[in-house]
Amino acid sequence: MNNDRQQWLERLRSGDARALARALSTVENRSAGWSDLLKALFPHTGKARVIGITGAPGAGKSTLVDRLAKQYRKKGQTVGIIAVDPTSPYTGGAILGDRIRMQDHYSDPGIFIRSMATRGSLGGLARATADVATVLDASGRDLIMIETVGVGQDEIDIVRLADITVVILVPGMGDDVQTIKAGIMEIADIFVINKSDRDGAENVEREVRAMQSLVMRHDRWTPPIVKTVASEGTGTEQLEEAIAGYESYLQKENLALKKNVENWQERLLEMLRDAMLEKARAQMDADGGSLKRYAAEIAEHKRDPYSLVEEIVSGARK
Ligand SMILES: Nc1nc2c(ncn2[C@@H]2O[C@H](COP(=O)(O)OP(=O)(O)OP(=O)(O)O)[C@@H](O)[C@H]2O)c(=O)[nH]1
Ligand SMILES: [Mg+2]
Repeated sequence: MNNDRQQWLERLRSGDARALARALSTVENRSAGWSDLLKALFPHTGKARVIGITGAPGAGKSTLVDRLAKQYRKKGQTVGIIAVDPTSPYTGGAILGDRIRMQDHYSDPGIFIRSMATRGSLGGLARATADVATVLDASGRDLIMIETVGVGQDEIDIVRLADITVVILVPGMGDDVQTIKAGIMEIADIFVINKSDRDGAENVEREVRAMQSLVMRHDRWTPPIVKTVASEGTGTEQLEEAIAGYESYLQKENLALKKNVENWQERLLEMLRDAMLEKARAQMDADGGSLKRYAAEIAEHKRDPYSLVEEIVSGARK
């Protein structure tokens, strides 16, 4: 590794914001040297706690993240926030994807915020988010919060990165909690009922409890339900306590490592899939074919897809 690069890494690891921003762009844009950078950073990761915060659009995720970030700052912890595909303004009126104004909102350099507003980004949104979290972790942030709109598989893949997942519900979301994707319910380590200043918070709580009584999690943890009014800062201390409670449970039961292994199993598969596909694409190019041309040939029954895939895969292996 050359000198300039070494210095960059050192500045990054000491928490320098410009070095951090440069590293994040390199990784996100897959610019030259992105994978070498991640390789160099990986040994310095694994120290940050990662909290995933998910919930329906407008549930109050950003407001809650903002409150939590300030609470943790008061305790001297540094915070990194990754806002994935925010659909509404982050506190303070920053507009979608407007990273500069978002960061401006926090005059405190102990809070670093990055938005990822690019669906269909290279290697997928979950992968890109994971890489950004890795860089933040290596930069020495104590805590990383990832905000995602809880709507689909992408979000489930993203929260899988987190050590702790907080699912935010709000009163009046429809008939019942069942309307939330079952997958999202299953990943909750902690439930928050935000906007508890509105009617119906008790109903939501009752329904979550009813669902909980039906299934026992394999780690035997019963996710607590915390009621908050994020906009007023009510209940956010209790949420912090609930988070700490789950952390100590993970430690006590030796579950942290196990959870990590499970996460990596999924992530490795994903990374392998990406890498293999890239290789196959390169092989197709080398063969002078294109996906479209091959597809046309198959559609016209000029060749069969089974042999074609075998050919590409065995070529790519060489
Ligand atoms: N009444 C009430 N309003 C709240 C509460 N928490 C947040 N809000 C308001 O709800 C709106 C949405 O809040 P956000 O924090 O932007 O919600 P979000 O989940 O991040 O939204 P997206 O990122 O767009 O999905 C804002 O106008 C908040 O001020 C609450 O506890 N009670
Ligand atoms: Mg938001």
